[in-house]
Amino acid sequence: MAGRDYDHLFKLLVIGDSNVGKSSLLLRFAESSFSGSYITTIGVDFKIRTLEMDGEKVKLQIWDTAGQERFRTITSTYYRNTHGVIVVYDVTNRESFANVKRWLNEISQNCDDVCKILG
Ligand SMILES: Nc1nc2c(ncn2[C@@H]2O[C@H](COP(=O)(O)OP(=O)(O)O)[C@@H](O)[C@H]2O)c(=O)[nH]1
Ligand SMILES: [Mg+2]
Repeated sequence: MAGRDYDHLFKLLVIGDSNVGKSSLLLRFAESSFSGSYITTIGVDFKIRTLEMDGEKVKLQIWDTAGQERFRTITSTYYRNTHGVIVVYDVTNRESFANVKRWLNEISQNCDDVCKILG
């Protein structure tokens, strides 16, 4: 396709309990930066990073939850056409690790076949 700046496009989601560092992780990955303060997601809720793998351009569109994880109800539209999900927990927060199971359940309810990464 003319003008296309990638060979492959993947949609990824970042989920997990609130305040575990999801937005920070995404900011670090997409923009190589870190903020010590709470990052509220306003407006645009995904970030793009393009990587080169085996000479092909892989464009990653990574979606962040805009705080709705606090209520543990993320709309199923969020999961649509997703290729992979990154489940994040905080190593200093035992409950956030215990809840990984709930997030995995939610993924299996909303996605047929996706890659899952624990971060
Ligand atoms: N010490 C430490 N704090 C972090 C780390 N990642 C995120 N934070 C802090 O944890 C808080 C919540 O991070 P945030 O990315 O907003 O979490 P989210 O609610 O999961 O998106 C913020 O104050 C961050 O600065 C980390 O790796 N280490
Ligand atoms: Mg966040």
